[in-house]
Amino acid sequence: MPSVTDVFVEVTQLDAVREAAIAWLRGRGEETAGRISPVSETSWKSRIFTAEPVTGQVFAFWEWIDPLKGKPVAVEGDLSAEGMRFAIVAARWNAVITDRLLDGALDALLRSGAVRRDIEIVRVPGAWEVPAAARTIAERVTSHGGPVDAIITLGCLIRGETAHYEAIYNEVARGIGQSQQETGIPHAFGVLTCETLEQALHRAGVKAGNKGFEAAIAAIEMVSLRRKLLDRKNSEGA
Ligand code: DLZ
Repeated sequence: MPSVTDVFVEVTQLDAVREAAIAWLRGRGEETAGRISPVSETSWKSRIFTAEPVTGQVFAFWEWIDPLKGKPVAVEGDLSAEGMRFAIVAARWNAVITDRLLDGALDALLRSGAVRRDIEIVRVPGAWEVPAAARTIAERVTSHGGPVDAIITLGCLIRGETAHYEAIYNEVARGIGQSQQETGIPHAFGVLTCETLEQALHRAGVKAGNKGFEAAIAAIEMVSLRRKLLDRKNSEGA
């Protein structure tokens, strides 16, 4: 391979590209010897050849050998909710907000392949009650013989209107997190903490996305990831 290469071109089907380069030169009645190099392997998990269509202008064509293209292997959840069962726990306090979060969560689940009969909606008075309801659902065995696959928690705390805002928020977050950690069931966190009602509206679909939708997508991903991780564990143990 010539030591000076002007341009690197990433391709798929490297051998076919090389054949095409040879055919192109021959079609112009030109010699290919010394102008199209053999294919060789690089030290960066790829194969490469060079072509010099015009004297002094060298192009290197290369393709990955590694199908992951050098990226580290990561296990990730998918975004299909087909066959998954969910519970949504939504606070009624600040219902103008939480109803929108609920709409967003349902929209995400249904558009991702979940079916309506596999989504249970539970309403509680306020954010304070969300962790206890989530915990009961996480520990409950359903008619399907197991707990739901994930729980989506929705609520809205507004600093200016909520006495002991920090204390309530901390306890709600802690309770939801604890339920998730102690039961292993993914709990998506869709409890808004806002300075004003206007900010809450923005996060409930007006300007800054819908956090209920986002929480539902996170729940789907975590169910999928959990299944993959448990499958791995089981197959490694077998
Ligand atoms: C009492 C209260 C207050 C002041 N503010 C909120 C709020 O901003 N968001 C919310 O979801 N709930 C609020 N609550 C109600 C409490 O969460 C709880 O429902 C009641 O204290 C009854 O336990």
